[in-house]
Amino acid sequence: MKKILVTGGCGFIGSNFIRLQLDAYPDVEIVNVDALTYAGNPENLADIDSDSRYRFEKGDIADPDFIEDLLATSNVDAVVNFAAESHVDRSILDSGPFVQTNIVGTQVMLDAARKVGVERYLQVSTDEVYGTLGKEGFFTEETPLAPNSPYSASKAAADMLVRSYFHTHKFPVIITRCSNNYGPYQFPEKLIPLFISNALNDQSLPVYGKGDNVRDWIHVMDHARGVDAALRKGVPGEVYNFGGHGELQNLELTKKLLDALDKPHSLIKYVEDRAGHDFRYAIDTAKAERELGWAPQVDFETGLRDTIDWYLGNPVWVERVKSGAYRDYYETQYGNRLGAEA
Ligand code: NAD
Ligand code: TDX
Repeated sequence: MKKILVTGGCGFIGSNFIRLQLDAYPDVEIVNVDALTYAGNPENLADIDSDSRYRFEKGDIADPDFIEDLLATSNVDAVVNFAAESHVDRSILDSGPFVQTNIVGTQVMLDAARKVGVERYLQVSTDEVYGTLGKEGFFTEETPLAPNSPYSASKAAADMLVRSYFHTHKFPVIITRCSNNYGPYQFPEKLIPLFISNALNDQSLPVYGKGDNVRDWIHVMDHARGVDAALRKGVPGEVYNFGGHGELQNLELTKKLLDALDKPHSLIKYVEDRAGHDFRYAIDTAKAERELGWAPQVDFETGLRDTIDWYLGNPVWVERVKSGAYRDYYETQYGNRLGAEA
């Protein structure tokens, strides 16, 4: 698999995935298509910009003319579709862009990739399509889809389209579903980078509800290695789940973060819960371990420390992504919850 079209490569996971490809495979070539929404930041790949194996194309995955033309002229072996609207809270405020990019965009990518006949089409999905767990149990690849947020509903709809192209058109698709990622280059709207950034500025950490919701945290490089393994070793038509064996209640995690930053627990502020807030996510990774030879390698304590160090070492990156439009979102999302402080 020599030439890969990656979508959403200027975002958090896509940029880490592209860096992994270029580091691990000397012969690989990457074409990165990204619309550069609020979450897309070319600075995430500034270090590889001059690598002759890398090419960036600005564009929208839901634009059929642009995508068809690009695929017809790029001669790629595989497509990896990371591009998405990815934040649950934004999908509660406005689901329109989620339907457009996550569903229509996936349909456009599938049709264009099928037209040129790529070897593999990999859809990057999420464990959130399975809905929520109670205190016990794990999601497996057999768990029925039961999405609860507009975000996860749009990702589940995309997964259904991808699945249908395998059954109807024998198109060689693979779907991966991963739990909550953390690590360098994550936009500070998601829990871990938002709370690191707020704590460093001595601002409140807005914990939704009682903070007893549980997420299974995985380091972004473990996810990137999983997508790579699925792309190269996965069987068409199959789904592979990835998780970090890193279950934590949000409140426990928040306290760990504050302790690591040497900041007081009094920065914790309990705010109005997220509407439809899924209680718990946890992944059974047996299939990926057995069939792809993949397992998460980064333990949470080490990964969190490295992530904190990365944010401490990159204050300019943080300030730049927090300027402009992100300020308006922060005010809309947290204005009522945190009052004047937001
Ligand atoms: P992100 O929000 O950081 O990045 C998304 C990228 O997609 C951005 O660069 C953005 O500019 C680009 N994009 C958005 N709409 C586009 C469009 N119409 N055309 C082209 N590019 C567009 O997201 P992320 O956290 O890196 O997530 C990447 C993928 O992984 C998503 O599909 C998400 O659903 C999935 N995922 C994320 C997590 C997580 O914890 N973050 C977990 C499991 C799965
Ligand atoms: O301010 C906050 N306060 C808070 O208590 C934020 C932003 C979040 N939370 C809670 C909600 C969740 O229980 O923290 C948990 C994690 O929240 P997010 O970082 O928003 O992630 P989540 O909603 O779990 O979804 C993430 O994991 C799956 C990604 O954003 C998705 O793209 C991915 O598919």
